[in-house]
Amino acid sequence: MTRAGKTVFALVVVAVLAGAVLLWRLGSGDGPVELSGGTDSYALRVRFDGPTTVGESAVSIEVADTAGTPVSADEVTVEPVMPEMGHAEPAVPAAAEGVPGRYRATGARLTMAGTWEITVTVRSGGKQEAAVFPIAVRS
Ligand SMILES: [Cu+2]
Repeated sequence: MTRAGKTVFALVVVAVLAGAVLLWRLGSGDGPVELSGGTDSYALRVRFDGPTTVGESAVSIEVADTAGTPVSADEVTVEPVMPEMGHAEPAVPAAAEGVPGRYRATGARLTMAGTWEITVTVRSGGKQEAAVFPIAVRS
């Protein structure tokens, strides 16, 4: 193998490894998928009950302010979008769980395998902010 060939080979190996790590990070494991992220005002934790597979999913959401204090929002919604293919499912409202900052949405539809983006929107005090959580969905 030439020197240039070796370099290309090394780059391909790195790219494949990076892809594998990304898929793993996207939550393609067998257990519940848990992701955290945030908006300007909120820290969000999103937890799927189990592995993200095609079908209806139940999602638990924790909403806190940037200091970590739970936030009781006016409305929290979950909207699955598949940007690669330009389609989305209707946003599902998350019900308050009776504990400050805890919400749960059932019936979010993941209609096919692939990479989805779950948009979590928090509406509170007249403002609306959203964060996007990428997930890998298996058939
Ligand atoms: Cu699709």
